[in-house]
Amino acid sequence: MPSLSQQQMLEIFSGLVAVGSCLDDSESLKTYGKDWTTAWEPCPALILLPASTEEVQAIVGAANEHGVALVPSGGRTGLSGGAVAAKSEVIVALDRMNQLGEFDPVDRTVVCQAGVITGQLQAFAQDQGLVYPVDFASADSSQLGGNISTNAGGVKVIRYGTTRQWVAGLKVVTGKGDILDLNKGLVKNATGYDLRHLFIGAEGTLGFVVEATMQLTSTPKASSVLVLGVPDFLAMTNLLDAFRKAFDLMAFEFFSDRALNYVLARGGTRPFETVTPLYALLEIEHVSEKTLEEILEVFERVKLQGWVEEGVMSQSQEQAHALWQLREGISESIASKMPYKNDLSVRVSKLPAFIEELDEVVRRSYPDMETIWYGHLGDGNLHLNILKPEDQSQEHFFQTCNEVNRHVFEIVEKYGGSVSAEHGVGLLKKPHLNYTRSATEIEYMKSLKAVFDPNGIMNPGKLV
Ligand code: 2HG
Ligand code: ZN
Repeated sequence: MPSLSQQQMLEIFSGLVAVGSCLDDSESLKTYGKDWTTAWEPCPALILLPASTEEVQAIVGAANEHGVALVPSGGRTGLSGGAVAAKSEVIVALDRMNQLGEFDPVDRTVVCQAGVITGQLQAFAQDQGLVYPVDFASADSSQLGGNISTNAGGVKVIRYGTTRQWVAGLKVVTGKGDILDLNKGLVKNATGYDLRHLFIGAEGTLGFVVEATMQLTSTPKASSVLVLGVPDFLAMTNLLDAFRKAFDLMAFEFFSDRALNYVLARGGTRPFETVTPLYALLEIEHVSEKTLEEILEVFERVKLQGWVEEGVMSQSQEQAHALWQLREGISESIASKMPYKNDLSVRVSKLPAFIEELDEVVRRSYPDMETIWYGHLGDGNLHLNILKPEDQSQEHFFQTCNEVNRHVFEIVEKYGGSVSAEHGVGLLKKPHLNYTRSATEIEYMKSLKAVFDPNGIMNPGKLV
């Protein structure tokens, strides 16, 4: 793409948004130029804050005319560099398109602009006596447009699926500049290619998500949260199997004692005195009066098997929240250690064999580094974080991890898994996409991109 000076960019774009909605001060460039990753120095040219679909369309038109790369920006809570602007791109941040629109109590849908915060939608649903069930630790700052563009998962996927499942309609501005109103909230629609689903998880490479009609659902009954101390991974997968057979689980998460210690260093209390290498966190809905009794029955059974050493069950909402904090606080508690992040998945049936091989490689490859295991075991999704030793430069550390990860990804490939279960490909996983997608598949993905974004202005360098 031809390189334009910042002055030229200002002349082209600043008039397309309201006064005060085009930023070029160094503080804003730094803030908007990155997500939660640390590997790339932000270096955007400008930040635009459009207030309407038409303004987004005008920006896309000008970008095509002048060959300018655009980076869509939401809450920037991503962990794969999908929203990083390091090459003088123009950032289009959807912060000002943050309104909730029409709520339909019959369909139980609500129209949301892309900049609506996840927590805002959750609170709105609650006010209607309903629930928006996709949830994760960054719900207070992540935006729906970003959630949709990465098909965000979170901690309740085992029950409610990923963001994809909750998008009933989607309005987008394609990289070509067309506005498409996709699926329009329909439950059934057998009229060919569902373009809505192409934009979900596209990481802003096909165009901008500007509005979504989100599906809400019934509030679940009361639930209990359990934290169980588990001796090893085999016991953990046996436990998952035992509880999945007995209950329609709302969550089955896991974390290591090392992860727990990082959370506790910032506050909170141990779930119980016994220290075990791993812990499982389960949430179980009380579907009948017998549920509590049934939970205790299964607990006794798995304890007899030796799969659990000790356990605790929440007795109040506050306790449930405190137990969840032990899991949800992990990512933040290790952030200062500049972790190298893995976000792997395999089918749940393959977890035991997959983890055994993976654990072996990790032990062998990182004898001197701290490795932190946690994740959404019930979805087959493992977050393996490697912490940077203090005396190593970030560059050297990343290089080492990238080399080791070839072996990690070979195992992922062998088990038909994914190199990114929920964080997205972005810049971080792009070099490793081939372990999950075949060369032919990637060619088809590139061809699709060319249809929606023929000049390659949308988030170039990411995903494909
Ligand atoms: C989580 O499950 C998030 O806590 C973050 O997906 C995981 O930081 C990570 O690796
Ligand atoms: Zn996660």
